[in-house]
Amino acid sequence: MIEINFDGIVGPTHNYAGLSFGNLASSNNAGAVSAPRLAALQGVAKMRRLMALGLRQGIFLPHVRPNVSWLRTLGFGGDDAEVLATAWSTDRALVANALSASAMWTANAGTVSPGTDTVDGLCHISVANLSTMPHRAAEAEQTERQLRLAFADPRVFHVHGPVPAPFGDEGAANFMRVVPPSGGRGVEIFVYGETGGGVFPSRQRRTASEAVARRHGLNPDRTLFVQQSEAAIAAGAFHNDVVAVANGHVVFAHEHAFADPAAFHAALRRIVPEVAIIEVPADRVDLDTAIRTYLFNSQLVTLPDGSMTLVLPAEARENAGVWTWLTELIESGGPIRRLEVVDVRESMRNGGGPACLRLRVQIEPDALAAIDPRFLLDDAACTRIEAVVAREWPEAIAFDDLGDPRLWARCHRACTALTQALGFQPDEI
Ligand code: SUG
Repeated sequence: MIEINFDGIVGPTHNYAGLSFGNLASSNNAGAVSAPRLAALQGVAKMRRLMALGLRQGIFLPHVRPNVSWLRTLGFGGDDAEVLATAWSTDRALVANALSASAMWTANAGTVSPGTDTVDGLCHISVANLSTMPHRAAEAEQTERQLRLAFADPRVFHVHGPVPAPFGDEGAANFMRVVPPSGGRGVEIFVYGETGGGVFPSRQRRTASEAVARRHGLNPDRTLFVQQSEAAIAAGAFHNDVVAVANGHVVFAHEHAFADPAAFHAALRRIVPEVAIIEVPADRVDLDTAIRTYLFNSQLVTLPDGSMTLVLPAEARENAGVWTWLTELIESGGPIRRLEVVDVRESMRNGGGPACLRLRVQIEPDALAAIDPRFLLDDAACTRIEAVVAREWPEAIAFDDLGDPRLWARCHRACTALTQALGFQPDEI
């Protein structure tokens, strides 16, 4: 099996509107001035870095923004400019929702079960409904269109639409997969929240996870449903991937990530006895620090030589306690051999680290040809993206700019330019 990381290209409307209650970075940076051009270039630089490590990389396109059709469903009429202007004068938050670039965080695009784990041998993908937050719920439609385009070959893929609201499903951000060192079938782990301790909403419901597992035809003996700890959600871990990540036979998690870690570890060990669980104790890195630095929102990847590397955000490098712990981890001679630090600060300020920006898809190497090649990245495509971003993406967006008709027109044009540069027809996306 090979793994491809599909990163969301950061859209031209990237801004800090503070839309995600429970996501501390989003709330704390509300009203700050964003840098969309820099944000998109940081994203491409991360992709280039992973490709330089020998990994395969894919992309998803920014969703078309402003999302005028969404505002029309809320009763605003007239031509597009009129819809936006009336919405802005009625309720600015609605326009902020319609301009969100949140589709960049493709760990929330869907949940992927590779063919090794499913009853029919197909790679199943369920679009996430993201029903908890209005700006994210609006993503499902365009996400589904892109997933159906990228993974259209029915001999390899089965794409499912979203689970119905109100069963909140936020995709692979609440999903981990553990595989024995010998490879083969995986254990699929769905992490859900019961409550956020009365502080914040819990965005992934168990009902939704169970539906996804059923639809994907997973073997119940190799599927676990694990509750996220209330303390983690209350501390700002609005998705499990803020406090845990897995790759191969390794689970890397905070001590307080799960409601009952001992039961989870025991259940996992029964299925994969060789699993390596690396738990970071709270007395070395407390939950607040873990969430602030996004230590766990790293990409844990297997390099072509079989060794594992942790791709961390720069914020984790800058915290002495976190870095000391990581240095000891590398020196301990365990399965994680290397640390790579990437700068995705613009995304981080909205609560999206390196792992949020990518959706992992695992397939047999000969199935690579089944993916629409326009979604696969090489150096030339990176250069094309960078050129469009440098030319079309705004340099800065302040909250009040969200009401500026020139920004609406510019961002719409920028989305179209990128779509064309990557070989898509406007009506395909
Ligand atoms: O859903 N932030 C996203 C961040 C998603 C991170 N993804 C994972 N953890 N996998 C969210 O909360 C902020 C948008 C704003 O405030 O304008 C936002 O949507």
